[in-house]
Amino acid sequence: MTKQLHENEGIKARSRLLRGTLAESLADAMTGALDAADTQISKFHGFYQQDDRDQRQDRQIRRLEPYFSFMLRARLPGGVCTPEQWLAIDEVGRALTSGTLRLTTRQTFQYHGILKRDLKGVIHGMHRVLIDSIGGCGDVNRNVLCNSNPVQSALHAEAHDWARRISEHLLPRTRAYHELWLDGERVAEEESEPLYGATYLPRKFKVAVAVPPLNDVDVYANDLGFVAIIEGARLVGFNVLAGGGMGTTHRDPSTYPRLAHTLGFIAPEQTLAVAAAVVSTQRDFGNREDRKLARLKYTIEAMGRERFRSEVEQRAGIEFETARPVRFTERGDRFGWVDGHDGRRHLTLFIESGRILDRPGAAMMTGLREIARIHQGDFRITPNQNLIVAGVPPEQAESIESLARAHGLMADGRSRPRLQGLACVALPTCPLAMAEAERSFPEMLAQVERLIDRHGLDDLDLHLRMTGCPNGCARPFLAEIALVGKALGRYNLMLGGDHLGTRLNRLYQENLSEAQILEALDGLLGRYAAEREPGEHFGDFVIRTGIVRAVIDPARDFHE
Ligand code: SRM
Ligand code: SF4
Repeated sequence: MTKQLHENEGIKARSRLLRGTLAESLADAMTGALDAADTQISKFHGFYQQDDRDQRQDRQIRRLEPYFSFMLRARLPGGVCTPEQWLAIDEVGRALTSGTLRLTTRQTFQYHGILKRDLKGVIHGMHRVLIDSIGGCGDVNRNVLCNSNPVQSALHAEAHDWARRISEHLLPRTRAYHELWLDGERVAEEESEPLYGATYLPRKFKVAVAVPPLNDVDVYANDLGFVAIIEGARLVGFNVLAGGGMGTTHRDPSTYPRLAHTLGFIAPEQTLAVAAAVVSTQRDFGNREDRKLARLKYTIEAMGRERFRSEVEQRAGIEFETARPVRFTERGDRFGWVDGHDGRRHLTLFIESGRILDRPGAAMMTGLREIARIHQGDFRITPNQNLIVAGVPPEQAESIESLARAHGLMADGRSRPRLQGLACVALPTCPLAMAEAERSFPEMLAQVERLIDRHGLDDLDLHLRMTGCPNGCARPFLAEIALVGKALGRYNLMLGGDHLGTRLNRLYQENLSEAQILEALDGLLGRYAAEREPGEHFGDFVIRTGIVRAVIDPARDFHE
């Protein structure tokens, strides 16, 4: 029996390389929405149609169409932007969006609440400073992550350059974006997509470049990972990893998170060929019938690791060498000032859940604008939703710090779990959210901090993450403790990820209310305080003591 392709495959095929009927949809002033098929195509241009879920019911009662608006996600490889770009991002955000900026877990920013009529203005505003949103979303390569810590600047610059080159190499070639948004001329000659083909990939695709010993990018959560191998102070190549991903569906064992596994070592000059070979293998072998099972992790499980590896070797015209030893010793961001090798200084600011806005007593958006006005280096969005003011000459450090301090941007005085915590956007904008995350995370953390205090664990260095559903946008399955939304006010409590993002966690207790979560954590933290071994992290403790079993082979045992 021939299987039926997913309807999105037809939409992509008919879209004339991502044009669809977007021009007509945008011109239709009768609705705030796009034509249904165009809502799929728009993602490749970086934006999602959403509606404010807080207003849904009320508008339904009043027989109004949902309050449609758009989320736009920029492409910003490695999260780097200049102060001039920051000022433009800020200006567009205040003029044409909900007025907040959201730093994401993939080192870029999102605008929310853009009305259809303002989309073009937003894209123009970003284009003015050479930022685009091509492939921000959609079935193509997404924003490429890169270690954002500029301590070893020379090496970081090289790694960042690779992230930028990979991003460029894997960009769609269609002129549709320029034509639709930037009033580019219609392309007369035949266009083609040499890498992607007319139906692009079966699903989204994600790449990260990691520079050990810091795994701030959570490299194992990516479809494709490049782990920099450094000898002396030189980048000699990369260990290539493939098949990582987080998304799963509650109680559906055919879906699971997976850690990327190692294919082998390559020389730097083989990087782009390998990236394209992995993408084209996924293009040709990925599942185009069931989007739930279409990520590279499932393609690899279906093909088998050996076959996948030799397919990539053949396509790239290379042979993987034996992977070099790699050791990660840290994850998360280094807050406060660090000194770079060139005498410049770098200040990591704390942006809770990546949300930048002017709050009473913490006018963060204003503060960052003021910093951008005087800053001579660049900004780096971290993969943990924070922001680094990078490359500050020592004589300017004091004025930058006092601006940061005056606008509630400094990390000091916060607990490690809060600084390292991640929460996804969830309600009210995310259509897939089953529960709150960003909005209830600060209070949940406050409760957890009380428990930490109660058990005398003020040195607790913990990775705690919360998401509104099991899609995994805050990479919850790599946390030592994760709360994964099931329904409003209800979460699955996951335990047993390690401190460095190299082990998945698993379900401990299901469908808990907030009070039940705190009760469970109270008991667990109490045991940890009494029984932990010296230097033992919480995630390792729950595995050693058998509170949960380690996930060994998620395709078979994640849901057990
Ligand atoms: Fe995500 C879908 C937000 C990082 C896995 N993600 C969504 C959407 C677009 C909902 C939708 O499809 O309509 C969310 C928009 C919410 C909103 O209102 O803004 C959304 N994802 C986010 C962000 C903003 C979370 C954040 O708090 O920072 C992150 C934006 C990243 C970026 O800049 O590109 C974000 N999403 C991730 C990550 C983490 C990562 O990539 O490191 C993951 C897990 C890794 C992975 O891909 O496996 C992730 N998002 C998903 C999935 C599940 C994919 C799957 O394989 O099953 C979905 C749902 C889907 O694709 O169908 C999803
Ligand atoms: Fe939305 Fe779920 Fe992603 Fe959170 S994890 S942003 S609720 S899709």
